[in-house]
Amino acid sequence: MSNTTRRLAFVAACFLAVAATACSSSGTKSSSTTTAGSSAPAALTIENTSFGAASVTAGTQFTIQNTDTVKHTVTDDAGSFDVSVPGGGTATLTIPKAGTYKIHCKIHASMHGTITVA
Ligand SMILES: [Cu+2]
Repeated sequence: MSNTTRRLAFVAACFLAVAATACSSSGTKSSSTTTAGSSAPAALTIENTSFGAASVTAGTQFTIQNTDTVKHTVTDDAGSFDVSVPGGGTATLTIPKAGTYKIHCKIHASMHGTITVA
């Protein structure tokens, strides 16, 4: 009888721990209630050898996520930045000045995109 009670208590404790962890991590994600969407985990995602749309804030570091298995670069057409992002990895970038930046990948000539900096 007391064994069963103890086991139940243990299971309940585990459940609570998992629930608390899940709650806190999802709470962190949705805590940016300003639904800007841009300051989400990765401001720029590279997927299937193409750049996603990116809107970032001038002077604020943002994350680039590469979901492909191969390396890509995020290179400004005008040459103001050049970051390489390993396959399955991330890199960070800060663009100090507002504007619309045309980007490309130095490895894949077909890859072009835009980063909007406000
Ligand atoms: Cu590439």
